[in-house]
Amino acid sequence: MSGQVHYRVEDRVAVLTIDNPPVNALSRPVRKALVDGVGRALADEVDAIVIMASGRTFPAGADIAEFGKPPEDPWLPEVCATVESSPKPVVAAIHGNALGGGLELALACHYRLASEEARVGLPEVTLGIVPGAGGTQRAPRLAGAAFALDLMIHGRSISADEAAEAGLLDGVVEGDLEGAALAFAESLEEEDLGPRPTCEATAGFADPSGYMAAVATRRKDLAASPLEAPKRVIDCVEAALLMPFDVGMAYERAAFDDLVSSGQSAALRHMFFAERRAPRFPGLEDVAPYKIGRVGVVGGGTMGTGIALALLNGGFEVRLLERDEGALEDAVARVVDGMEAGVRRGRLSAADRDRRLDRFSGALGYDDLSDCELAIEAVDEDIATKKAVFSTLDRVLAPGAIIATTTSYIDVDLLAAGTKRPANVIGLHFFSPAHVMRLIEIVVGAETAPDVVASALSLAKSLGKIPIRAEVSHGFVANRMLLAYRKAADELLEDGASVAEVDAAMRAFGFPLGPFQAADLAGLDISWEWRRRLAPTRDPGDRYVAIGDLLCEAGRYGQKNGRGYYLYRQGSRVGAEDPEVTRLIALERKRKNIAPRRFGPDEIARRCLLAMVNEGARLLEEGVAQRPSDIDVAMVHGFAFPRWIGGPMQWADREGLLMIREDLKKLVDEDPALWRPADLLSDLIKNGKTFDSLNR
Ligand code: T1G
Repeated sequence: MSGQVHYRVEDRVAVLTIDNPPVNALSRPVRKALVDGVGRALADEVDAIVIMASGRTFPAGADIAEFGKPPEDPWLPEVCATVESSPKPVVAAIHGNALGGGLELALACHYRLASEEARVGLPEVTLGIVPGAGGTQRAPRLAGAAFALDLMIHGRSISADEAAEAGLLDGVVEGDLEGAALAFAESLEEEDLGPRPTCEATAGFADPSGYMAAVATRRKDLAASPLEAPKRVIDCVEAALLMPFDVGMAYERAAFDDLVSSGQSAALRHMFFAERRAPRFPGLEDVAPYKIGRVGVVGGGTMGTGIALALLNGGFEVRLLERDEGALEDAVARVVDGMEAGVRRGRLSAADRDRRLDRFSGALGYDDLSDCELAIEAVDEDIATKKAVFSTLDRVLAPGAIIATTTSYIDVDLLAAGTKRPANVIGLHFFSPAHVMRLIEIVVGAETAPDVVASALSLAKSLGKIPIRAEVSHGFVANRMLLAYRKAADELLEDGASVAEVDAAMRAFGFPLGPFQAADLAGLDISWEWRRRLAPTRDPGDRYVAIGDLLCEAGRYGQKNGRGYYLYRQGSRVGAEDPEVTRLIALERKRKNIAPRRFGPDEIARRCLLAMVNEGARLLEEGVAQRPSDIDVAMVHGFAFPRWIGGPMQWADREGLLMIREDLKKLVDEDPALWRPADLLSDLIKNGKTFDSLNR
């Protein structure tokens, strides 16, 4: 554990500067040094204390890496109490992101100034906990229940101006924050302004019935939510009004202690670090990426226009190529609409829109892309079409330019082999809608050069994406996981469960949609096309569920034509169970002599999870996926796997790998290809290890 606090005196003000890069997390050494620093200032010939931080930000919270370990004194609430009870006024000087414990420390100070670009927040619920150092008790005292609750239960950060308006800050500083803080501290003595403990503030309690109404409204709003922490925040904020400060603090601490050892918090903390670990691709530490400014996108369909929007939002110049005027017009219109939607939703200003569209142009000839540093093909998922695009791009682009494919399944090496620049070929697997979904799979071919991988990684960061690395394999990481999940769901259907039962079980587990609802949304014909292509190479010994094929042969393609696993009346997006589908499935069971049996929701969910975990283990064994947490990132950001469960691999660790393997063994006879436990499971069990041990 690292970190320190520098102490100096300016005129008659003691300045404590927190120094613990990269985000000045309030690690144990920092907490200790803060308490020591306040003590020293109280003994020193100074009239006031300023607490500030070096580097890029005021503390962005407690040190998350310390969670789950035995807490060490001084705890953050004690540090805050020391600051708050100081007989000399303490001023917080905030820059960067004062989040969680960082804002709580500032709230314990008597006065708070922030630089104009600073942001503050109490995002602890995003880690499955409540603020544990007085945030739920001090924030409502200053800003009232409604504001404090919205800040905490949504875990969002707010601007300094918004915080000042709400009463959380005393001032917003343009320019020299340190100078302003020192002058402010000195002025306190002159104006005979002393300490102003927040625990004694009552501005936020001015309207007790309004306060309780805000509590009641949010409690009602969250009643059905599976997330525990936001509900506990509401309880704590209610306690702030109803209980004396110290009792409220103890109440908050009890909630914190409960939650910090909960499965939800472990899962959410796992995701925090998993998302930050994912972009670390081995062997690229010293590899410089290409400079990419102009990107060509081939194909203006849903994926192509989504990618164009993501690139424009990411600051790139974009040329979108389509085969003819009509198609280009439609594609350009979709991009402009997408930008307009951003303005309508207040995500960007009209000026931003104009600046971005100034970097956008359409193209009708490949030669128009000749000066692009990168070209991304987003044409139909057909190998012949993609190969043709690749060879044309290979001819027109400059020798050093990169060619990327957005394929979801096709072998990237096959496409690379058709060019004279296999080292400059890479897979950039976006998820639809590409300008919204944060996940991107960077598919590294056998010959892809490290600086091309580094360039793809740098592009992903510029687009605000979370990149995971995948080696070439049918479906890479994310879709191979989806295929295993779908296979388990299909077999449940064939063995007796209904479409609605499977979907309800997975929604109860935490997915926003069940697998069959999601399939209807995506369109059944796309995956059907793939199954037909793969049919000749499918192992006849493997179990194959043909229900999906039968639906498509019956012209049922999902929401797009109003009939899929469900029936969608008059364009509704909510499907109704369709007796025709039930009949079709019953006939298929009869044809295969399958006597249907009942499956409870827990068994349904467990089978789907077991299939995901086992496939995840195989992806690790084969080296297709780098680490288990990448698989969790793929499932959470690619297929809405419930974040508060941490992804299938983290779920498996919590369930216990021995149990997982034993449960898989019980299912092997039903379909060995799906259920035969991956060897990696036995290796980890034998060595007393978990998937998490592979995340380092
Ligand atoms: N603890 C430990 N490490 C942290 C950290 C933290 N609080 N915040 C960031 N890091 C690491 C991160 O893992 C990464 O490491 C590096 O810093 C840069 O982060 C009592 C209990 C501040 C907005 O939830 O939201 O206080 O990968 O890549 O994009 O009530 O980090 O380089 O090795 O994210 O510029 C509450 C969490 C804690 C804020 C900066 N605080 N951090 O974003 O950089 S709970 C939070 C962030 C708490 C109290 C409770 C962001 C950021 P590495 P980064 P960034």
